[in-house]
Amino acid sequence: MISHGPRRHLSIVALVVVLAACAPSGGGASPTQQGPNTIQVRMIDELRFEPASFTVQAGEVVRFEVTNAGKGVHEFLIGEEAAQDEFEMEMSEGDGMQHDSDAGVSVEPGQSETFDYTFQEAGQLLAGCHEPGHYVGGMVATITVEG
Ligand SMILES: [Cu+2]
Repeated sequence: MISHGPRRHLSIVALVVVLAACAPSGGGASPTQQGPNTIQVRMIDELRFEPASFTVQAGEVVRFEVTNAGKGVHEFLIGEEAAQDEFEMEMSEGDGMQHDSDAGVSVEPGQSETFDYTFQEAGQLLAGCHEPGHYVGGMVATITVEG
């Protein structure tokens, strides 16, 4: 009886140590420092992206998780203003949906698409939707690339 006391204490201490050791690494509940920086973007039929602006680092690979919360198709195409004008032109020439997929994604209603984009240099970029009337309607997000 005298010897049981200390042994029981010892096993409780051991159990606590095991639980504590498991907590931080278990279940993937800590996405920090795992893989590329992920930015979640929502598209809505009010011709907006949420958020409408974000900041990234030059040289950084960013994973975009783009969700279309609307009832129509939306796009998320990254490029400077001149590139956006080109996307817009392609669209009006009837080459819809034929954009270079490196620039982004086209997302069906209710769907999500994920893509990685590497921001090479500091500056200001845009992400636009080029479904007819959307870009001019204000469906454009601002991306600030910090050097
Ligand atoms: Cu759109």
